[in-house]
Amino acid sequence: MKSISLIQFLIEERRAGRVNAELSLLIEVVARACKRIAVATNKGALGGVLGEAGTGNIQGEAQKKLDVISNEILLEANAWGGQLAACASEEMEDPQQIPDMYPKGNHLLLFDPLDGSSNIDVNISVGTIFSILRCPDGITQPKAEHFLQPGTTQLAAGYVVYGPATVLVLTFGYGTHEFTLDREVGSFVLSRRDIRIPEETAEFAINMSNQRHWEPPMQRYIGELLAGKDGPRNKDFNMRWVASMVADVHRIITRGGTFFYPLDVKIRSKGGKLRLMYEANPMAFIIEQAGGAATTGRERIMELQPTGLHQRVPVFLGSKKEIEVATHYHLTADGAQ
Ligand code: P6P
Repeated sequence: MKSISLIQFLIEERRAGRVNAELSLLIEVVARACKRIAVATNKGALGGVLGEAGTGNIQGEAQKKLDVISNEILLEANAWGGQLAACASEEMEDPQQIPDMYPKGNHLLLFDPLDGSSNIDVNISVGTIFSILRCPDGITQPKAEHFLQPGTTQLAAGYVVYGPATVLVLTFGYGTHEFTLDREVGSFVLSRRDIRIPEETAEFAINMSNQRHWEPPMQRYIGELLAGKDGPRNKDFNMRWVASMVADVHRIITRGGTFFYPLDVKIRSKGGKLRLMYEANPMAFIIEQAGGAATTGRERIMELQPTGLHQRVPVFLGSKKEIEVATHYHLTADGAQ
């Protein structure tokens, strides 16, 4: 198969009227920034970038040096392009405006610059997650409230997983597509077009150490998977947990499966563990465009009306049939159905 670069793919999609010039240029700029993050990440101990930065972020988490470096790379790459009105990041409390010396565009970019960064020092895959929204008309200095749009309004979403290969997975509403970085040439090459996730699966991902804190319907659902052939599901299931959302989601994009970060009594007051605007929403868009489903256990993630830039939500995503079963258990437990 003739290899098609990301740029060529985007030009073809522009000709087909499925993406406009400004959005495709913004996607290219983000992808190029992620190549630089890949270089920094792949240096490992040799790059002097491992370990703590000695600072904390809005989440109250200790920042890794690579968290800060990745955030800076994305901000610098997107400052001069002219497609953005502002950026928002897991690493920054407030949105970052585009410097006055540069032209502004009508897009908003949100990102988790290096998700799963607790895995960096042990050399396990990490990744960048991004989401692109339209800036409301007439807003030249977007504030947090201008980012608070439901996931269904996303113009594009993607992630880059920094693993054995550096892989970009992207959607702008016309399917989910995968590009693998050709390091010799330095360009992302189309490796899978219009990915479809199997509706059925025998593989799930969850942090089992929280099991005693889950709500009863989650206990019931996971208990049935663990019972395997001896239980009501009458089939055995396999479990994975990388503790790096991008890596777990990429496995699901590659071969199906499910990923759960449910509410538990430890995090109930925060609303969940994962962030809606730059983790749950972009991943939900990617998964749905590949034929999967993404809920909070009670409602479709992409239909939530955000209430805060760093809002957290429960996340159930992956192979459609399993997400439907797990969500149904929660709704019936609530007496909703
Ligand atoms: P736990 C990484 O910190 C992250 O935000 C996601 O990438 C990952 O899925 C989850 O948290 C891991 O959480 O509680 O297992 O460490």
